[in-house]
Amino acid sequence: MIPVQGVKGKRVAVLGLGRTGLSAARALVAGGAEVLCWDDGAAGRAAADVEDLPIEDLSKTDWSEISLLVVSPGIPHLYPKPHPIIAAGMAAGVPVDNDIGLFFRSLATPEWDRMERPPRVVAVTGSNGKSTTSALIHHTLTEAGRPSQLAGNIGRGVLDLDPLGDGGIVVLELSSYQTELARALTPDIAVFTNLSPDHLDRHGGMGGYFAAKRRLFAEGGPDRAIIGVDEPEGLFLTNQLTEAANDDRVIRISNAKLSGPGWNVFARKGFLAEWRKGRQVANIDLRQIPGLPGAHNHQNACAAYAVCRALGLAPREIEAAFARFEGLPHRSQIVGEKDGVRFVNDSKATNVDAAAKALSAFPRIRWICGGLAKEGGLDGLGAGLQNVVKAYVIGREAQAFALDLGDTSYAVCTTMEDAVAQAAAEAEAGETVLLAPAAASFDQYDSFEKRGEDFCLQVSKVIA
Ligand code: UMA
Repeated sequence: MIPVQGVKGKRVAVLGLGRTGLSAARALVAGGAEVLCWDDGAAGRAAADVEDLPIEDLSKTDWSEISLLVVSPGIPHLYPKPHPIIAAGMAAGVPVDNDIGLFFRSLATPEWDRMERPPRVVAVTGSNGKSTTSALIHHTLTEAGRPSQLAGNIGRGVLDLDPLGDGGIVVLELSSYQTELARALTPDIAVFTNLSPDHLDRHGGMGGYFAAKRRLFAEGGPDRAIIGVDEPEGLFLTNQLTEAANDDRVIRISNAKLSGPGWNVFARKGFLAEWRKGRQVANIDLRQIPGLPGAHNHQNACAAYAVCRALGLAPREIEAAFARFEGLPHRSQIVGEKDGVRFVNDSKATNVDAAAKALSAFPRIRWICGGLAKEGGLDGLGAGLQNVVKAYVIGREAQAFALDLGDTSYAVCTTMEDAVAQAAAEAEAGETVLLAPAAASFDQYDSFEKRGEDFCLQVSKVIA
């Protein structure tokens, strides 16, 4: 745990008692704060009670006694409208922060001055690929014998990390919810994978969404920025952070060939290439790595490679570690095969862009899609849809979702059980049954993980 600094003797309110809230409350107590915890749900309050954390209904609290309000990422602080407790705290002039802000202001300790190699923090953001990129960086550093820890949006609260020792590295996956609110954001290396519409209701549109992610790169921020330049936003950000074309504080990454005198890492036709100062430094064949199928994963590999190079790893060391990367559950995860039909779980494809990337990774797809649709419908699916033999639509609004599929042949299945059974019965050798919903899971499941687990369960029945 990282005890929170600068809160000794202060009263700190904590709103939301899921993974973030509980870990923040423990770290605040360890830092000497008096915490007052609240969650709108009984389960959250019960979880805090088990740990003897004091519960107080913050809608009735006296804000004049409170120094800080710490909130969880899933609770809106601005759009679509601020949670009433956050609004009351702000109106009373109480600073609002989150666990990420507390982490950055509490990480460094006096011992750091005596270390040979100061600890480093790598932060990864972007719309898609940030979990795989973060996990791949952590995996590669670990294989190379570097002491690395992984946390953030990937599932471990940042304040649950162990304090960093000599040469220690923390790899953080950060969502836009987390970067928007944190009052301190000072990674040594920051990564921006890509940008496509997501969570627009929480950010008041695309501009607000980009602004939330950009905060990680505030002027005077990271020593090294690694930026996907395939969208205008990434290109703009690169331009803002560089003084000239050969300024290698920014490493550009792309799924197209990059040229120029700067530091570039790109993937083309399954090969990763690193160029620096106009010269090729390395070349890696990504095509046979089971944990990194498809062009979208090759972009993730470029970002992870760039981070590891910035941390001083050699190209061959990185290549060897990549070859042993098995991928993450619910992201292009091969979960079974029968009679030449592959079953792939990409439940994490919760938006259209992620689903489009999954669809372009495999030929001849039986596509399981649907759920809680995101703003903008299926417009962005693009060429990936050409690989779909037939769609099998799940979700409470499956019929309405299917209307957006245009000329693609489809069946309205509603449940995962029906979708997997029908897709498996109709699939032919060489085809892939792919769950890549292009929608959130909350109409039928608690999370994308639960949806992916259900897919795996149904697949295990049909391939048994
Ligand atoms: N709550 C309230 N009032 C509300 C809303 C929620 O009290 O109006 C309470 C709930 O009752 C619950 C708690 O808040 O007890 C949940 O808080 P939370 O939704 O912020 O979830 P955590 O368990 O703290 O998990 C969060 C991230 N969740 C979200 O951003 C929604 C996790 O990312 C992250 O792994 C974890 O912190 C540790 O950092 C998940 C996620 O879905 C994977 N992220 C989104 C995504 O990837 O698209 C951004």
